[in-house]
Amino acid sequence: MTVFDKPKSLTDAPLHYCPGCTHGIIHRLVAEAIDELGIEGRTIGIAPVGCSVMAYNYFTVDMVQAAHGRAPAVATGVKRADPSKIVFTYQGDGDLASIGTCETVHAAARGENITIIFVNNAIYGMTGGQMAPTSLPGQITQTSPYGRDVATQGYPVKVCEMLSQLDGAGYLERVAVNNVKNIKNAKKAILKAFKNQVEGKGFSLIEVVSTCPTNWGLTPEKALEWLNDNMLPYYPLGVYKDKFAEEAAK
Ligand SMILES: Cc1ncc(C[n+]2csc(CCOP(=O)(O)OP(=O)(O)O)c2C)c(N)n1
Ligand code: SF4
Repeated sequence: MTVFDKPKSLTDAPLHYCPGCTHGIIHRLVAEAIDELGIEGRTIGIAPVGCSVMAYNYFTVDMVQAAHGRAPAVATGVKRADPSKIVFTYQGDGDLASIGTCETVHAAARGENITIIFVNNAIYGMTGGQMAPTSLPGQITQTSPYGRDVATQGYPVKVCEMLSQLDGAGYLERVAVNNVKNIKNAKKAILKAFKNQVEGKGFSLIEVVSTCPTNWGLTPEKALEWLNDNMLPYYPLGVYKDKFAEEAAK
């Protein structure tokens, strides 16, 4: 009996992520969802700019590389050109919530039938640990060496809470990948976000609270603790909107 295997939708390429980085777990969950829905042959992923820029090396589906922040706009174009395809974006918080805020907000407002996997690690990973829109108040980063000062640098952007105000947004859930229980919940949410699209329901975004041990300056183990103790109180897990379930209940 097979108890553990690589999902079919992941290639054999070794992941380039740092030890303890949870991008790899999230890749696996996305691949498992694609496998379980049997959509590998008709899925198109949109890769971001950020540490997951090379996501196109890891999924056995067609991938398009978008410019920094533009993935939801590219996904919109791909999906509208061929609505039979299942289109997802995979984006970090610098990509999605800073340079790509406009594309994200308007794709949600339009209710595009796409799936967004939003990886929130509270920092710019790829470029060396600068402050992100999601960096926590007081968080030390390369560009906030004394800690993020909200008086001058503002407050973090809470993406699920913000998008939940838009009528076009369908399903928004925040999950985390810091322990087995949370990983199982994350899996369910990601699967549902893809299933919504397969069923033609509309816009789904899953925010995955993730680690960046390298730029947080922590060991992989301590990074998981830091996520739990600092990020989760600021970014509570849960469903922020499920318009599709509400509609079905009517
Ligand atoms: C138009 C443009 N502006 C800036 C950059 C530089 N840049 C590359 S990745 C990145 C931030 C990545 O952070 P995030 O999206 O949070 O992903 P992570 O690396 O943490 O996974 C930035 C600012 C770029 N490549 N293109
Ligand atoms: S820099 Fe951070 S986000 Fe990027 S691969 Fe390393 S640990 Fe992961």
